Amino acid sequence: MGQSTSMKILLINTPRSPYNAILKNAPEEARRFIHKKLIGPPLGLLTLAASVKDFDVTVFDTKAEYDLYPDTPPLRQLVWKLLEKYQPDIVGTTVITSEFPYGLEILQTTKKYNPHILTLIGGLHATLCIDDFTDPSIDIVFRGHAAKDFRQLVIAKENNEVLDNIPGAYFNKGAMLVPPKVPSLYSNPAVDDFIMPDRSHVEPWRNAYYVGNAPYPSTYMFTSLGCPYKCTFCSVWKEHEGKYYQRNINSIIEELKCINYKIVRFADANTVVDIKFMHDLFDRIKLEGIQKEYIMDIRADIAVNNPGLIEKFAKGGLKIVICGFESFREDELRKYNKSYGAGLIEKAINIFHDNGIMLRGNYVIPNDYSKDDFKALSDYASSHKVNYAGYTILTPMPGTVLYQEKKDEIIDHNYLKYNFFNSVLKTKLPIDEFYNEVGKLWLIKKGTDVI
Ligand code: B12
Repeated sequence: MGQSTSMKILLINTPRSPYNAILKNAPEEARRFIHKKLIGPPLGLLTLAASVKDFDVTVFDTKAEYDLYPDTPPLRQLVWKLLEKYQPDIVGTTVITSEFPYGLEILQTTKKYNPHILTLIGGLHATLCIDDFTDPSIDIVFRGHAAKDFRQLVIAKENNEVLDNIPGAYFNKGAMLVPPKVPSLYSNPAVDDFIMPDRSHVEPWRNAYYVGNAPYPSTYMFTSLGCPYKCTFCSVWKEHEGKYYQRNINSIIEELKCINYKIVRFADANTVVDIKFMHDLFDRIKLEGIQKEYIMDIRADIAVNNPGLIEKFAKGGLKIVICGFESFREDELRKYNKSYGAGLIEKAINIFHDNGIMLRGNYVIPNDYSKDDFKALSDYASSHKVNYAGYTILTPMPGTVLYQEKKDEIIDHNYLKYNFFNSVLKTKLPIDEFYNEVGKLWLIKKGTDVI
């Protein structure tokens, strides 16, 4: 493994955005419930690292570094030090929308340090908004699950070959992107093209990966990619062009067996889509004697229609469920294309509670909420017995249907604010009052860092 080749690759995870207007404007007593950080391993970069494991590859998780060591210097200085230490030939980073400006900062610092280092960028925001990627600090952009393409690039660079024919590579030629000459090699990133993320690269930050008050660190792992539902505000189905890829059971079991974390947070958009598959998976988990605690995203309608499956999950280790309630109103749910009615929420809550599963229900707050709307939501949320609830702001993420609907109404284009904790649309209430109302909602049920 490693070291036998000369090519040095440094993959840097972006820090998280510090903008959180809900927290800033919330009443003092609500602040401790509002989540300040989400932490989990950068699965994308760990997958890329695994794809070139025969090269000298380093992954650096800036999120975890800043959490563990708050005195860590600001990003530009930190990246400069990493470049001095590792002397890479290739630097890569990954971006979702709210971390895009930091992705650029990482690559700009790299080019300033040494313009000959090859700079790469990818991730959800690249997949959805490729036109944003013309900053001169970027050499190549990859869209989608491009680990195989990335490997081709590393091999070509190692062999000093021209890079023009790298599959899936968009070349940034003076503020103009040249599309790939050869299409991307990946077709099914959850099955044939699945590459298991190499978590050993983030072992130095193990103690950063704590969720809420959990007694042990946790890891993320996906059992599927994409989503069969088409909620207007969500980026995930757009990222996968509406396709849904289920991994196979053997592959999931293999990964579970080599994960040295007790808590596994499934990173699926919805963990339960194929009911029989999930029954089989949990039968197998039992058969193999795998003993872990799980966190999953499960829709309310799935729980209501499959109480037996929820019971099986509970026996197999499911401890926490995250459920996007989104709204308590039928018309809002319809507008979001959530495809179930608000009446199911109460029933779902009962099923999870009956099985001793802790439930976190998340609501999204639209920018046009009035005092009366906040009061109505507050009354509704107070009336049911969810352990934890979260209240974030409906945000038109670039690349989503909601973005298309709202793009002319956007008043704030600073991507650092596109993390569900800031309103980028004009609010009906005065802005501070709006945030204060959202903040107050967090008092109804205790929040945690789990989402
Ligand atoms: C795991 C995860 C995280 C992790 C890790 C992310 C990280 N890099 O540090 C943590 C917990 C830190 C996180 C945080 C947040 N997240 Co998050 N997260 C996810 C989740 C559940 C899975 C993503 C994942 O791991 N996919 C699997 C990996 C393998 O895919 P990947 O990362 O895309 O990487 C592949 C390709 O993109 C490509 N690639 C990626 N980068 C690169 C780079 C190069 C050079 C190349 C060649 C290829 C390449 O190859 C990779 C391997 O196949 C998704 C939802 C989902 N179900 O997809 C949300 C999601 C990505 N998160 C989202 C958001 C908004 C956030 C937060 C901002 C806020 C929040 N409330 O969730 C926070 C940010 C921090 C904070 N404020 O606390 C949104 C992003 C929306 C958008 N348009 O930006 C998503 C889509 C959730 C949603 N439904 O809206 N998140």
